[in-house]
Amino acid sequence: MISSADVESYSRDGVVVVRNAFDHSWIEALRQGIEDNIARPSERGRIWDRDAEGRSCFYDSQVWRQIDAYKDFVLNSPSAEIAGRLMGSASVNFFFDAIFVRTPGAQFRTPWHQDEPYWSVEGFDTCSIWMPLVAVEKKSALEFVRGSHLWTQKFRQTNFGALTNDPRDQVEYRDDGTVEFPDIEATREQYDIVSWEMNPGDCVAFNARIIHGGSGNLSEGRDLKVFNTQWLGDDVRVVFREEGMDPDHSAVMAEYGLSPGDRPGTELYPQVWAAA
Ligand SMILES: O=C(O)CCC(=O)C(=O)O
Repeated sequence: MISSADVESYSRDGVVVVRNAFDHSWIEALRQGIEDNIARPSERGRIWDRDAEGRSCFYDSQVWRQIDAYKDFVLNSPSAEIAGRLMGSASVNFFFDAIFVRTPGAQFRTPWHQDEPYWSVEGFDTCSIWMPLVAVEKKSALEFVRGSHLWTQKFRQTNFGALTNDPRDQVEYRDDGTVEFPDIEATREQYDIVSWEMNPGDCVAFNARIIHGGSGNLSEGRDLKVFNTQWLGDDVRVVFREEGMDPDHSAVMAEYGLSPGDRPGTELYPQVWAAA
């Protein structure tokens, strides 16, 4: 399913689209899982955005141990192998699931950001698999600044807490040698931005250091349901950040005996795939 050209693109660009990676049965099961999830959000579930017309973006994460369809997908779908082969890692641990559901016509776009600075882990060998469960137009799909996973500057990220006003989301980047985040949206022509029209079964796989954002901007009557899984490869280790983490795994990691510098493991972050 993963060609050597895919591996090369992933390493060079930090992102690759994989077509027809998942059978329809996975899509159906996850669609049902998302309905169950919206009906019974976890304590981390929240509305990220709601506009004057009531169109909204729902978000939840780390729900895989509560929803059977999610758990089955995490443990038994081709995702872990896709991530492992793209990263060229000897083994792959699951990190967490994230669910983004936009109602028809929602315009809200996720601000440009990188993922790794928010996470309770660090390392180069990461892979997020962003998987729409409905057809998505190119203008509504997640966008990426190609190759930005290799940039060496440490950027001050958006505080997503300012969007949600939720105390759990606050990540306060200080002026501590980090570089101001570029205004990608205002100067789009200066960047090599890529996105793809996608169908259910397709996914984009991306490195947690790549600058990405967007999705949303939906045409009238079009909704967007995304199941996103994050995978950790060989060089990733636990880290707790003074500026905060989102989603913050530090308490639960400590509860399971994980300390900074450890390889993520335990039943929370199971190893799902290993190279033969
Ligand atoms: O789907 C979205 O709007 C955001 C996805 C994203 O930024 C992420 O998973 O890191």
